[in-house]
Amino acid sequence: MNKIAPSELILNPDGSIYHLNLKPENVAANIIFVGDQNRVPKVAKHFDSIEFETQKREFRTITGMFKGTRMSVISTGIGPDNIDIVINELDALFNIDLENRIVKETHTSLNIVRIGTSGSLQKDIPVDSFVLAKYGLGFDGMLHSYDCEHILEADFEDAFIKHTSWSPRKARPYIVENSNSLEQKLASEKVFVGVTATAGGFYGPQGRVLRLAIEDPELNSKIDNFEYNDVRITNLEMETSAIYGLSKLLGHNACSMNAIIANRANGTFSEDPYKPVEELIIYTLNKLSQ
Ligand code: R1P
Repeated sequence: MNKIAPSELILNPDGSIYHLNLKPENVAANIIFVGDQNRVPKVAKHFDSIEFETQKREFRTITGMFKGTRMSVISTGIGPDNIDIVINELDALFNIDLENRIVKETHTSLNIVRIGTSGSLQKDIPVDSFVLAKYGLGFDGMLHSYDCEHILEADFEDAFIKHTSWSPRKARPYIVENSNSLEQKLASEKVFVGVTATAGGFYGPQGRVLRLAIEDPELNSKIDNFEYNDVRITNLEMETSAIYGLSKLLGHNACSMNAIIANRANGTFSEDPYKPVEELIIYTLNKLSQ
């Protein structure tokens, strides 16, 4: 078996993995992703006990027990590029023998749940509500660096490209379905379900205009009136498609939950954005432990 070179799989002097600063024993197979590093203790304060804590750059981790299940909560920072780092390094911690630098023969599958914030694209999905992503729709192009065609929803993508007259100068949008097992646990009548779109930026890539003109000013309204097999695009944020794509390629389960703090269709913003996030943390932890 080929050894993975030190330039490709980078370890810190203490043997922890380069960006996450974690050793295999520091992280659980049930993992909550949050964007904001300050959201990590807001999740971990619900744990019954804490065994480990570290931070490097924006990647903060706390591992502990929640109602009998060992869990880690990790901040990913902002964007699909960070998700590339976090998921590859987490996978390496479980599925690569770091000492010998070889892929392990037995595969460990992780359960990854994002608890994020997002903007709704639909007038009837109000601020302070919750959205579960049945699919991730990536505008960021990150996944195309991998051999990924076999996990993509090509017909769905083609319909979206046609509907929006997507510019060929931008990366082809990619669509990946969630892990049904986690959706079953996390869905309820309290939660809107649809497609979560993921952009590789916050302003222009999400149709926000401050001082720069954007390539397609109509894109957000084309997105919000698109439907495919009765599924519509519910919200826009910056991580879900990358989480779904890399998790599926690496054999992990993933599901993304977002608290809606802005409604892009009617221009409203939550009066207290921390409240729906706290509620979504409690909702998600309780559903996962049932
Ligand atoms: C942008 O402000 C950030 O907030 C959203 C976006 O996806 C992006 O990461 O999610 P988080 O609150 O989880 O970071």
